[in-house]
Amino acid sequence: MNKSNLCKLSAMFSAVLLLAVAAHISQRAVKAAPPSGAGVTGTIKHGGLANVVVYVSEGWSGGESTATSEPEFNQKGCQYQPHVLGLDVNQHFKVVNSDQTSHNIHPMPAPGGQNHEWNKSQPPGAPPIDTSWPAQEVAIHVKCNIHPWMSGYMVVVKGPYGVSDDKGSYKIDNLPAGNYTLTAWQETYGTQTQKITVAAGKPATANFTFKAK
Ligand SMILES: [Cu+2]
Repeated sequence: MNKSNLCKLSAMFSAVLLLAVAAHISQRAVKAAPPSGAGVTGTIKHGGLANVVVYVSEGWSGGESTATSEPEFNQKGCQYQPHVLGLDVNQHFKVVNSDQTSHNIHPMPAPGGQNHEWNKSQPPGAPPIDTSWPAQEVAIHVKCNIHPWMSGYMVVVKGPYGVSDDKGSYKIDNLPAGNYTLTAWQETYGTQTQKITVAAGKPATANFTFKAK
């Protein structure tokens, strides 16, 4: 049985269980009652590798957080969308449940650091969880305590970053002229670094190639 069927099955099972409980309660109720919710662009080469986070690991002198958006980490079809979420230190994000089943999101930062492990249940229709990470960490593994196949990552960095799309393309906006070291992280292949020079008013290009292990 594939995962999405399992997901539907678990949603169905929850619904059936709920009905059974409701029926049971109503029966009891009946018995008991009386009768009356300027940057960098590049490509990750490996036949176009998605979900690679490229960030500035040396040379950045701006603020820790340059991101202005509040991205979503969605639980949809019993999978995390996006699979890898790039974030700045202290950048807020929302954990959303779009499924008709309950999820229990469980991010697992390395023990002993400033980022602390947590887990929270989100039943269908529950409000988004709005949160952020206080420290850089590449990367935080995320799992669901209800669906063991659900796996995702949060990559928390300082300064500008980009995440590759389905074609392997990424873009880092707002990187001023200067010399930098870029690091590209991928969940299976690890990290690669590259020095780049960004000239004023001219976007630089930095491609990375990950070889199969
Ligand atoms: Cu789940």
